[in-house]
Amino acid sequence: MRLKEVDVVEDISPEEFYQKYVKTLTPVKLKNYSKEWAARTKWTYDFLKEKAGHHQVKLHGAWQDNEPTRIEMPAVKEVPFKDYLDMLENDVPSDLRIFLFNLFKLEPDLLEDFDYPPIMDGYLKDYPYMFFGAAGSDVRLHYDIDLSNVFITQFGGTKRITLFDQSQTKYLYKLPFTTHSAADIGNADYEKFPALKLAEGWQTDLLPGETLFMPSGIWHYIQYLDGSFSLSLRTLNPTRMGKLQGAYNVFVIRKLDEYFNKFYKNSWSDYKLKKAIERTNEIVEEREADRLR
Ligand SMILES: O=C(O)CCC(=O)C(=O)O
Ligand SMILES: [Fe+2]
Repeated sequence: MRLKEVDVVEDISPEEFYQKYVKTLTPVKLKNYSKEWAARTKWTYDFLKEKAGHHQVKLHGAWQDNEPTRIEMPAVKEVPFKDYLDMLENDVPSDLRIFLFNLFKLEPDLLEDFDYPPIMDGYLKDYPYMFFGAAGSDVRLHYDIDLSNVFITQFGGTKRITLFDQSQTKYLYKLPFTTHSAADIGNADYEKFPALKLAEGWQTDLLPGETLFMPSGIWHYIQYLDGSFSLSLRTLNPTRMGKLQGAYNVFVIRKLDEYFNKFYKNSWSDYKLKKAIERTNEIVEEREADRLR
């Protein structure tokens, strides 16, 4: 894998941001996206424990322990939010995560602590999601099925994020009927997944207060170096084609995958994994053949 650093900007006009990053589907780190937010200093572990610590939350374990072609992750336990936040704050190593958490449904006051910076239009304001992860946990390589753009703002610790654009899909062992890779790139098995070596992307360590812009369709793999959490705000894909493709993925492709999972069970999983490996390795073999020709 060849990974370069992500651009970093302090302030940028919506026009320049659109031309340089949205249109070209290029990730960028924004230093000042959350500058005006009360959340930036207010959302400490102590504050969250005080405010929301009494809620029961469902925790999810290592994705590697799940069947490799299964995308839904069953919860492994339910605990008071306070206990989980204690783990994160103390960097207790664990696989436990909470994802796509709409904490604002439980504690609507928290919505007052941030706004939707006007760097872009089309925010999906009904879906401000939070993601929490313990030190050492990771999020498998995927791109977001609805093809929205994501502004992910970091709190409490550091996350290492590895990104690839869609031109690299051919090297990434995409499981058919999903937007996920079959490979664990944090612990890459190059014997089984040799094409990964050819992939070119970006890597960045996201620190508290920083925001990463992840453009529509970008592949992301996330490692929680410490216990930490993020707020992710989304905007709709600006093109009509993108919106249609996103809706098609959510309402057709995902449904088909769920249906085949139920109906064919393991043979569907086996088929997907086999296809992912065959399709991607073919590319490596073709390249090798070209080289020898
Ligand atoms: O930070 C995480 O845990 C996952 C974030 C993610 O995948 C997203 O915002 O799309
Ligand atoms: Fe994602």
